[in-house]
Amino acid sequence: MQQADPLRLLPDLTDDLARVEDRLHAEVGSDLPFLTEVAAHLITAGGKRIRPGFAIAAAATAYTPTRPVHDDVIGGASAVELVHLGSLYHDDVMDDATTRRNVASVNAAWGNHRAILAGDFLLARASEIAAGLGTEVSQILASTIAALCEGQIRELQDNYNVDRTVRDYEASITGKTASLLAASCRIGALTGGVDRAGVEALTEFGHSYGMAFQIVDDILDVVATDEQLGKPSGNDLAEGNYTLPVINTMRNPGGDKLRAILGGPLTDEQWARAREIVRSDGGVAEALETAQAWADKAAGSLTSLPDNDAANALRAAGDHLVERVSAPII
Ligand code: GRG
Repeated sequence: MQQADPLRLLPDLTDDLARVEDRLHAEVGSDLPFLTEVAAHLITAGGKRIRPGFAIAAAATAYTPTRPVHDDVIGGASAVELVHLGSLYHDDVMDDATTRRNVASVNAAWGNHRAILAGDFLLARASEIAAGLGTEVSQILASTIAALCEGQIRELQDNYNVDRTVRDYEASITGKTASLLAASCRIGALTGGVDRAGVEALTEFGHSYGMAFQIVDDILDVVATDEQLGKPSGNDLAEGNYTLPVINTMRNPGGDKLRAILGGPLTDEQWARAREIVRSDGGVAEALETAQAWADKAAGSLTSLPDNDAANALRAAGDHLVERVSAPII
């Protein structure tokens, strides 16, 4: 029940992803070896590389058959992964996380101050790359970083809010997740020379896929075990981040018993009880339907794109994402 890895749908792009790896390591070089080590920590640890994968795939929709993408696409793909990494460094400080990508989180290994500064360093390197790719790419990257912060602030403002609405939730995940997936596709398409209509279609795709991606992530937090996730599950409930399955459950008939438990920090018993209610109510299945609707919208955004490997892989990516989470639930 791991999240879908859309990159395995794009086997011809593995060489381009290897170029991204080299570029990421080159970009985190600093005159301070310690900073290089801290900044490289999560790059070395792995990750699915969904954002650079989508940037490359977006560019490759212009090619039939697939061929290596231009260096500017590799730069754009590296920049979006660096922004993602910077956001993870900061997110782990905020959550006081102990692990990330199956290794010690940066804050756990080196402390909050160094984690924040190394995260800033990654954002700075991403900005340097973007500046070399022109004003439009720079502007997209800057406004995406702002959107990530806004999405995260919205989430914080709704902490422990049992009246959080689906609209509030969607506004938050638009900023904290969908904005970067949309930017990844947009920057990949722009640097790859995709025509304007294609750029808009791919941006729309990235947004919709990003919405489905975060909803699936939030469903997994409720239904998966620690082993399946590779990190503690049920964290959102414990932290007062009431995500779509929880909001749905509170709105459904019988939601009052969940509301009565939530609204503040939980004891272990309350946490287990709340999780059980969310799992057994229809809120999870309803959230899954919403994820599927976003996945359908994502695929629908690409109808005008050519019938080639990259475009077809992107069209299939949303369904693949939802299928992987559906199996253990239904
Ligand atoms: C400094 C840019 C910046 C942002 C500050 C902390 C913050 C504001 C935003 C947090 C955004 C965040 C962590 C959103 C969650 C997105 C998400 C689902 C992350 C997991 O992505 P995966 O599954 O992870 O692609 P891997 O490890 O595979 O890359």
